[in-house]
Amino acid sequence: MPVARPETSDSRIIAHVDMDCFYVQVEQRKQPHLKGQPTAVVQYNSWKGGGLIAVGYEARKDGVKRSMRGDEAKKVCPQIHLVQVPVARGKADLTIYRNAGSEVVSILARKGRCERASIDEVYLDLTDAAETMLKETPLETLESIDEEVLKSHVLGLSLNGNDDRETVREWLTRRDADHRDKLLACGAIIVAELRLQVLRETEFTCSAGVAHNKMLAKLASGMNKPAQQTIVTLASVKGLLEPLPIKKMKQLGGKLGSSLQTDLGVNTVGDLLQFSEQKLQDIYGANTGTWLWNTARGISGDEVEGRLLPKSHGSGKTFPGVRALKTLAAVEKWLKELCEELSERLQLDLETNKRVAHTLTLHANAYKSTDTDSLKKFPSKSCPLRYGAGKVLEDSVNLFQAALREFLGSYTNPVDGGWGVTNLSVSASKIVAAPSGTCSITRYFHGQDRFHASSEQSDKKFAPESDNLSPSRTESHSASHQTECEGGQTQITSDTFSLDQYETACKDEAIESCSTSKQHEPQLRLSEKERNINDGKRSYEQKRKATQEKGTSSILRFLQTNSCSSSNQETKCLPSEGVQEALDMGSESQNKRRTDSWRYNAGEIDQSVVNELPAEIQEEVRTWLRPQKQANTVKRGSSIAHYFSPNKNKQTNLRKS
Ligand code: TTP
Repeated sequence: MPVARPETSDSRIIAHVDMDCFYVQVEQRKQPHLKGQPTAVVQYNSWKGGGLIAVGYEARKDGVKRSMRGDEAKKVCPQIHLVQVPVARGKADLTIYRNAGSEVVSILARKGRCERASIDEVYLDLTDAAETMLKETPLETLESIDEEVLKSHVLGLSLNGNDDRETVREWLTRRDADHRDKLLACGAIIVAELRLQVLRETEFTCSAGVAHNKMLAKLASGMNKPAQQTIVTLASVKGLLEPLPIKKMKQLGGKLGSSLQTDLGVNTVGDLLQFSEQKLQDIYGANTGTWLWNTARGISGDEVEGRLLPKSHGSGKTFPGVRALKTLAAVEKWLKELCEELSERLQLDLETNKRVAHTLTLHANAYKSTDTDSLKKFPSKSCPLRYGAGKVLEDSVNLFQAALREFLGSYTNPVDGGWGVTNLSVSASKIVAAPSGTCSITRYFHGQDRFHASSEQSDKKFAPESDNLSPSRTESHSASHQTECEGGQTQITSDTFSLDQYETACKDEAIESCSTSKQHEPQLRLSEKERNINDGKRSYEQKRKATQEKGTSSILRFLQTNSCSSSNQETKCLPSEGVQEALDMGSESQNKRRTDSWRYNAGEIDQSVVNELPAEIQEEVRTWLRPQKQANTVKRGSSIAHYFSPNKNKQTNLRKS
């Protein structure tokens, strides 16, 4: 649902930068002989020459379109070079494009707040940079202005066709210009310079829109492509928006846009101007009504989020026509590929950016063979994300089964036959910074020989993680897992995931760099099942007793004794975030793969145990313990703070008494 945010200021300078025919440029840089040649990138599926996903501008001149397949493109443009998307695990591997996008982002981020919006799009907030420039260099005093700036398209500026660059120069350097236009002029100079830097350092061209908000900047960036920039002055906004088809506006391509068309007869943004804010609120509610009213006037308060990294990671594949997956085994086989890829990227994100994801979501498109309800969508399902390819796979399979049951309207576990899956994807979202302190804790445990030496016994508690699906997964396990997934932490969406959406999601995925190493997979259990809390507490009591018996001479021993047996699914452990992550990452050095999670509870930690740690570790552990003193305002199971909360300890004590 769109959110109506009031414009914070109409003096902001926002740019939207969009790479030109991005995948083609990446391929042309890789194979320089393709530069200047008509080129397109085709999907992995080679049917009829493969579907085109990116078309170079030379090929576009010859009439090649993205909607074509390779064979058709060859007919239209016989000299076209078709380059296939790299393939890994039997599916498209977008790593080189993501990495190329990261190169560009790192350059664009030099001048202001930068938001990576997709694999090849970036928003920049250049307000501060523009204001500084204006203060330091009054525009009317500028002696030389780069050609790239003079090539800008200034919306609303009438050109006489004789010397457009001179007209633009005059506009840029007007002494009597409105302050906001002067800032826009500075924005145009900054963006042109950034685009030149991108070209010099990466060989890629890009186009840009410069405006007072994100919505207008985005609309403008695509208006003059390739390798050009467009400036939206305040005076030009009405003229820009009025003729635009309503369905082309962001967030209006779906049901809301259709409703405007059918219910209100609104086909262009101009049509929407006739409706008062009150009227739109009456029909669509206060928030959406205001958002529509604002949108029609080019008002948008959306801020550029300072984010250079992707919001989520996803891995998916389509199975069109006869390729549809019709058995659980086939689905599991592909989920294994997808989950491995997702896991590698999560692992890389953790190592490179120190970020952890919290939610795993499974999306699919499916049909029923005997379809009486062909429009029923395959539900998307989510659950807390557990790190490790095997765990991601296990959870994904369970999510798929839960979704398939719901899709088929069945209460029993689904069987083969009667259904087919045409699209499958897994994604990881709610990505946040890993808790601070993790690094030095990790370093500490890396150096702990005694941890290694004394771990023989406790290592037995860690069954080696299998990347294969467990054939012995029991009905009760599946069922209970689904209960969890359908509980408070599960989001069930009714979105069907189309090919386009998948591709957009792929575009939205982005990652800094890629490595294929997956030998050390930290087994982070970021949250756990409430249904296990009682068992966990019982288990905790036993472990605590054992610890007391042995004494509390080492936090390592303490924590080891709190590990749970993975062989017993019924006694799963309490959730444990910060320390568990630290420990799990610490265990990387052992090059051992562990399936189970550490169980950890602040209340269990004896001060004398903490005192045994080196000074810097003590400080970090105490930082973790501090939340015990805070009120329990955090949703159960959502954060480490919950497990440190006094209420929780109180409950434990009550239960004990
Ligand atoms: P776009 O920015 O939509 O297009 P483009 O960069 O190829 O061309 P333009 O100059 O018109 O902006 O997409 C960026 C890349 O994302 C594109 O090069 C290929 C990929 N992509 C897909 O894989 N599938 C899709 O459906 C679309 C639209 C893009």
